[in-house]
Amino acid sequence: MKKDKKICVIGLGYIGLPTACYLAKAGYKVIGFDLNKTKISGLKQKKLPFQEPGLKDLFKKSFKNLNFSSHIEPADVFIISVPTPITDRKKPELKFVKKAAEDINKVLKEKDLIIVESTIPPGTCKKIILPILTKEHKELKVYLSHAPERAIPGKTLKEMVKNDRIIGGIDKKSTNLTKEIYSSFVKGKIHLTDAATAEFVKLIENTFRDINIAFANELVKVCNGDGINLWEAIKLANLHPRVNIHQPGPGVGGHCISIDPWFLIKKANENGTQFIKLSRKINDLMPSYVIQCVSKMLKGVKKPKITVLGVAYKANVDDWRETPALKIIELAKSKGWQVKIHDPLVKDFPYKIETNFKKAIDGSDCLILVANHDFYKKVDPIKIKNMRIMKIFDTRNFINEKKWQKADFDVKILGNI
Ligand code: SAJ
Repeated sequence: MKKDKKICVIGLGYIGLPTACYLAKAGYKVIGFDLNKTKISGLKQKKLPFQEPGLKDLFKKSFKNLNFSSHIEPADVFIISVPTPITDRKKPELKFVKKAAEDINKVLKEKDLIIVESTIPPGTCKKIILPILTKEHKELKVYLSHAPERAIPGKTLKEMVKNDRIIGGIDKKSTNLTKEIYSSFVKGKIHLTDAATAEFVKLIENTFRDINIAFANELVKVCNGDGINLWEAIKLANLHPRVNIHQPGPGVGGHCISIDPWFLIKKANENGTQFIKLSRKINDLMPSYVIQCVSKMLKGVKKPKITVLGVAYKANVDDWRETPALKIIELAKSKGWQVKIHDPLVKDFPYKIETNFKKAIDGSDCLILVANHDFYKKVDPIKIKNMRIMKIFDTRNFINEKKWQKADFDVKILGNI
């Protein structure tokens, strides 16, 4: 495929926008399409809709070949990079992917290539997307493949280039054409397969993580009260050449790992297996376990006041999608506790965030560290003088326990009690 071909990237989010930039930088004429008009007009004025290390610089370097539009336009290649969340009933929500396919259908021409980056259940390319694309013109020959993204927020740009990629087309030609496009910026190996297998690979990668985190979270309860240092135990167990236990924590957040396993659960249910679902449940129950632990710490305290430190779903990101912090806050409120929230990065959260740390902990009886932002490593506990009772519950084994104890804090660490 020559670089004079026009590529349209649909959905300019955490993956779509950097993908559009990389392809433009590689020399393709790229049009970024998003239904959000505010986002499009911002991008046209060179304003980025979110932060990601290195994106500003990449954006500048790609600008020459990059245009934005809130209307679908004809192109030779379409990359679908829209969200695939789950419904309230935990079913894959494919309406955004379907809408993207409907939009492409309006401008589709012979031999166009459509690449789906969004996470989708196995069989979606062939059984759902292809019929929508070719609706009313079934005779049209088009190419279609799945190229699931694998980059981790916070390191998206680096990982998009260096990670190996999986590409699976509905036929060989689709697979090979897609490989050509991604070879323009991917330095990792590109592995080729069929569409359904590629769809499955993405899901089992994230489900692997979820199940393994669930195992670590299960261990929290298994070792409770036995005087075991779980974090130390995991570190030691991982010295075994074939063991890789994940880290326990307050629960699993983010737009992928807490969602993707549900794409497999329906099929697993049909076959009578419960393993994946059980792991989801274990991880989803962690916020209430955290509250149980904090309740014990606050026994006898009248009208407890707590401060949640870090509401992002993980360290050093401003993303709070599916964050366990939200459940922790809601459970604490439902117990009648007064809750203050601090996060140095997150904005537009459903509850008020106090950005001033001193104010956030003022009069508090217990701090609950949920997101292990670097910011909290820099907090000097000796200087904390304005709490009512000096207690901290660390869900990440992140703070320096001895330092906080020296400052007269009652320190409890998830997994070590
Ligand atoms: N977490 C733990 N214990 C661990 C690891 C993570 O409790 O040992 C928690 C985190 O705190 C967070 C959640 O799990 O709440 C997920 O965090 P993460 O850093 O593991 O993953 P994401 O969601 O930020 O990014 C993932 C990545 N997938 C894998 O590592 C398999 C990324 O490569 C994917 O591209 C991305 O999801 C995606 O789009 O699917």
